[in-house]
Amino acid sequence: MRSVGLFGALFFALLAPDAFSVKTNDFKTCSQSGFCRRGRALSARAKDAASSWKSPYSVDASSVSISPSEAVVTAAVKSSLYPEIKFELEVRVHEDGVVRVRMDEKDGLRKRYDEAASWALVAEPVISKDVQWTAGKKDVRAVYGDLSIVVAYDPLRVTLLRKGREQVVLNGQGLLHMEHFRAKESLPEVQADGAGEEAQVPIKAEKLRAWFEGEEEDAFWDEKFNSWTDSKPKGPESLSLDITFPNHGTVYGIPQHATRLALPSTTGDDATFSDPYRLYNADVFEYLASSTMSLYGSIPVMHAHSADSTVAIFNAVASETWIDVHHPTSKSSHSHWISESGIMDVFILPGPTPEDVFAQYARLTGSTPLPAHWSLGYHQCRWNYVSTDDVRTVQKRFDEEDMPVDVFWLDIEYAEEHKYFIWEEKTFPDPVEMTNDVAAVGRKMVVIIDPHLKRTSNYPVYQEASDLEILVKPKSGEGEYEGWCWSGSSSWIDMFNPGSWEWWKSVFKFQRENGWSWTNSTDAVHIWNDMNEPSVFNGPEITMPKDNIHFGGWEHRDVHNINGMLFHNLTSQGVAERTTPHKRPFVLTRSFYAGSQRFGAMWTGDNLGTWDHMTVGVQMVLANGIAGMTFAGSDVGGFFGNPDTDMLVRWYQVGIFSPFFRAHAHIDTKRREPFLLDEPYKGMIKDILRIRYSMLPVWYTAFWESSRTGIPVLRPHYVMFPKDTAGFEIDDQFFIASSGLLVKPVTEKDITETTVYLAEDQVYYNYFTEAPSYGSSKGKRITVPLELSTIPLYIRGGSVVPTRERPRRSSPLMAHDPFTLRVALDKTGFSAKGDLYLDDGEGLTYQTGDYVWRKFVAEKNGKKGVRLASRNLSPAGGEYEKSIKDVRVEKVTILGLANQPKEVKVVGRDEPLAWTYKTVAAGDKGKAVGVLVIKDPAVLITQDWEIVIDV
Ligand code: MIG
Repeated sequence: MRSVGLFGALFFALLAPDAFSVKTNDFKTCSQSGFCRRGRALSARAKDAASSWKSPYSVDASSVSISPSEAVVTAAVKSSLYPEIKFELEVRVHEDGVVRVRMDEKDGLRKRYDEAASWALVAEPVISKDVQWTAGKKDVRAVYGDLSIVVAYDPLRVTLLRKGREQVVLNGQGLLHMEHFRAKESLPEVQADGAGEEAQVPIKAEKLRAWFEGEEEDAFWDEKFNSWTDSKPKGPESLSLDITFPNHGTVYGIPQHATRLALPSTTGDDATFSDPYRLYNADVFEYLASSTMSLYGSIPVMHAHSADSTVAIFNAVASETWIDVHHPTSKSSHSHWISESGIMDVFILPGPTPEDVFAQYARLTGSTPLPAHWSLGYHQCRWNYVSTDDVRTVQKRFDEEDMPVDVFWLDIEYAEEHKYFIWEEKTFPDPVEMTNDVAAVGRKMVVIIDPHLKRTSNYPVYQEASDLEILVKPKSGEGEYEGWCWSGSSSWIDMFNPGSWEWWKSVFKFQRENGWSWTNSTDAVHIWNDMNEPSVFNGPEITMPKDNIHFGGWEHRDVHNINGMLFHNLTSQGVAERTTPHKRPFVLTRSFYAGSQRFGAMWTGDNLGTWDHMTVGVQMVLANGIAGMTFAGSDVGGFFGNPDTDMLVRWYQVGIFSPFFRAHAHIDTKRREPFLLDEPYKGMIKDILRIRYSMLPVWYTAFWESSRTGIPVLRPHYVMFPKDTAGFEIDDQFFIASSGLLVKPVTEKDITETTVYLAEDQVYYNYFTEAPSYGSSKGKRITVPLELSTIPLYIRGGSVVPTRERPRRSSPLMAHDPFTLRVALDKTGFSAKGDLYLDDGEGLTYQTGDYVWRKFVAEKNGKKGVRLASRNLSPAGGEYEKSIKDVRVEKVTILGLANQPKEVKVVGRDEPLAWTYKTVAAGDKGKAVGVLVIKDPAVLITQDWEIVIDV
């Protein structure tokens, strides 16, 4: 604790847990949040009223206006509760069939926050010029392809249909309610006994209001929680909206929560949880392994799935949001979204396949760009490596044990008084030399940069921000908001202020023209953004007061869930642009929003060293992935606690199959770097690390694929087999992109067997033993006996898996290593295919074609033989391609070759190749397979070639 400082020590003393327990009292339940209470009360009244419930919102048919040049329709909307309040609806159909539905109050007393989508979107979506809206008496509709979008007038209801079947319905349950702005004292008076038409209206409206909104004004103007009061100067402005998915029985998404991938219900008879899923970015201490509570990031994206189609919605709202989920039947799903502020801005993604949904979402918010290759290696972190010598020793120990690692991380204690960027001189006197020592074998460092700036004039970063007046303001709108965090009294940069952007990016430069420069850093140092929810130790729910003021006068309440993304965004731009030419940045974030995938990786925060957390970590990574945030991982080992060796081994086995693979530990834990373990555990973890490294070609190719398609790197079952109803709930096994690799992590203590679900009539080969197992078109579970070292990893028949099998100390040292190809023939015994993508690993020239992309294809040759070809998919002649022109394939294994070959040859060469052939018995029941190993075929990775196997 030496370097934690007095404040840190106190903080730990206060939080020191007797047992693992989330401090639930620090966070609101729905019943402690005024607008959530109102939203749930509304849905309760609707439920009581049953079929007599009718939404008070309707479209004024005479106002419907269709754009002559684009697929845009606008209309005036009214609520019979408040006839004098105007709303405007706009519905657009994008070129790719996505529908965007926006509604706002018009000419209101104030303006609702309407910029959430603009932060999330990668570009302004292109509106269709072909799709035509047609206005009728009861609705206005557009029909295109299989799809139609219907806006019904009374009540207002928006329905997307495919082939006449309802897919997505907005306000189908009548829970739409946009609380209009009002002055505190001046609700229109009710004329109780007035005569004539004019007086009738308010009476009717008043009754309706009570019927729809309830009798009382619940927490309209201020709200207390624990010791805090939220002043709510704008009064009530919440938005309630029901989104139903008829004909879709399973919903996924809305990360981040520690829950199953297929979202359990929160209301109704089938409810698993009592509170709605909450999206309000929060630093939750020792979070629960199964809960709807908020966590660090929020992505308001929900997939709805059935064997017929997948659809999704992206509800672009940035304020605190609660979502009730309910499955009225096994074939339909209801969701009710209750947000504190903001306009309605909902994107309906029509699918119909999971791939389509991912493409549609990626066109809206972007995909994860290809990461630096080294960032897919192993990351060694802990709170804290306490000195430059500590880092050197850790590196030395890895090297002595021949354990690969790419990155050493420094947590907050490297920084003097938690003034990020500023090295603590006593312990880190030679940071550049330390970084160079690490970089000597191609390794990198990552250091933490948190968003709280210590309020002291001897901290240049704070002082510059203060001078520029770009810090978040308190509710008065004047001066600097001051809160408490690691650095004591702190302020936060207001990244919503464009005036902060160039400045923050420039702080990462090694030499600036004006101001302080980070001269004692190098371009081998990358960045970790923590605490960007933002976490404020003395704030309500450990974050900023909602009435704080951001650029443009918006309250923190309006923008809260986007805050973390902006810090991540500008940090990654700063890291990319600090060198010329720019290099791929690596920035890890804890907080995120829709679109954060464009800026780097995320991790699931402070998990616990328990088996439950290991399990839910896998589910969370899958859920984040389907919502775009695919470069994801959980702290290997668990952040809190001291895992026993069995758990640690299992956790590394989970970690090597996470897109982001980092071990991390709390400052109070015992050191647990893998070299510290006894045998056999040390050897096991070394082998596990080596598996990750050997599979880096698979991971890199997977990221390349994801960057182009938006399909997550880890694919859950429903994404792979969308028609297999038996697999919709499966979230404990997954595929790595389209590589054909199927992983079933073991996250239970002391189990001696597990099962793997094979969804199709296909052969799967055990990656390690090569034994075949056979699936069935009805779905089949195979049993796998387990030892601690067993990793259930399978290659799907029909795949070619490229690896590099020479153990090295770091991934850059593998750049010229030869390849191994595992060709897993499909059930026909003749075909397989697979991709390999390579480039220089950290530059940007790949964007202009400087990469190597091969396709390997196995096909039938003659009656019984097989031919394996390497084909080119990349522009030829790039610099990178030249740099690896001597790199060979050193081994080809053909799994599932039915007969022993007569001869194996490279086409165009006289000398036959050396090979061995054996038979491997089935892992479960079923027939044995033949395995051919071709040793050193001496073919080049950058060239076209064909190997012919004559049988
Ligand atoms: O209040 O920087 O989730 O990974 O080690 C705790 C110290 C602050 C929380 C992060 C964790 C990190 C820790 N941080």
